[in-house]
Order: sequence, then structure tokens, then C-alpha cells
Amino acid sequence: TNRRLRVLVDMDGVIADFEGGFLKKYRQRYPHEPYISLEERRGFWVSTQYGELRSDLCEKAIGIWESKNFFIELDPLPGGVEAVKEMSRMENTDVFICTSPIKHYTYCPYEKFAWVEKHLGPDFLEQIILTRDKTVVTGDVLIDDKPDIHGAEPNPAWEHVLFTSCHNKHLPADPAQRRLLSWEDDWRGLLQSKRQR
Ligand code: BVP
Repeated sequence: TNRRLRVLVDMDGVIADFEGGFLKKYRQRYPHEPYISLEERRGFWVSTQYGELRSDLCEKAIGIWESKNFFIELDPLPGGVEAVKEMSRMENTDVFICTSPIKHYTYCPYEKFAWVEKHLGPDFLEQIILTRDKTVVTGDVLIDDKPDIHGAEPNPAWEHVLFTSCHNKHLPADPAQRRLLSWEDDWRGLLQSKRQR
């Protein structure tokens, strides 16, 4: 058959360094407040863990990523941009950036498009899927650092492959969920395994 492979790649925590960018700007803005090092991060939601540290730190954390230039200034994670470009050049392969914007929409959606243009090139603007519900998007594989991805579709088309991040690396190994440890891991083998179906 000549079926094309559709790869969905998450942005924050997979190709863009949300955690590193957050911590840097939080410490700049609140140099005298406590913070959570990346080694100490647990759980997907940064705001939840800061709120547990001290209740007022939850909204201080939220204010960081709601600020202008937060998303556009995120650094690329090592190897991510190169991997996405390489897979998009592969035969019979369609790559989409599938990312959930925050609900404070003043800057985030615009800056996500600008980040993709800056790091992946203007042609990649065709490949962006902004959605708060990834389960309704079809694809063969979704590479995402969020351990639990739920939504309106109880049986999503994609296999979720968990991308390792500071917040999920301590979770017990789930035999039902494959992982990519980094962009140095065997993502080519993962794609190949999805083609042989
Ligand atoms: O836009 C990102 C950041 C935001 O949620 C979105 C996650 O998108 P995906 O990686 O799933 O595509 N975000 C928000 C909060 C707290 C909100 Br209150 C957070 O703690 N972490 C986080 O990533």
C-alpha cells in the first residue's frame, strides 16, 4: 500500500523548552521567592506544584507564561528542530506540530506560530494544529510529554509516545506506553515501527 505516515509532534516540553524558559523567567521576576528546580519537578502542571509550595505562587507561575514574549523566547530542546525537519523530509511522511495554547490567548497562539516560523521555517506554518483537545486529531503517532491525554474522543487514532521531561521521568514505567527518552533516542525506529502496520 502507499499509505502516508502522519506524525503529530507536541511543542512545549518536546521541541520547545517550556520548563527551562519558565524557571529562568520566574527566577528573574521573583529572585527572592522559593522555586522548584528542574530536578525537583513532579507532575505535568507547573502551577500545581508551585501552588503546593506556597498557595500564592500558583498565580505567580501562571503570570510568567501569560506574559508577552514567553512562548516566542523559548529555546529549542536539543535535537528537536533537527529531528522534525528530518522526519518531514522523509518519504510518505507528514509531520504536524500539535500543541495546546493556554486560554489566555493574547500572546500564546501568535507566538507559537512565530516560534515555528523562526525555528522550522515559514513552510512549516502549514503544519500547525492548535487545539485544546488532541484526541479529536487523527494521526499514527503523537509524541508528547504529557502522561495523560484525554478529550472528547475516547479512542484516539494515534499511539501516544511519551517524551521524557523533567516532570515525567520519575513515573513508573508503563508497559502500555512507549517512550522517547530524548531526540537522541530512536525516533526513526519508532516511525518505522508505525509504517509496518
Ligand atoms: O500551552 C502549554 C502550556 C500550558 O499548557 C499547554 C500545554 O500544552 P501541550 O504541551 O499539552 O500541548 N501549561 C499550563 C500550565 C498551567 C495552567 Br493553569 C502548566 O502548569 N503547564 C503548562 O504547560
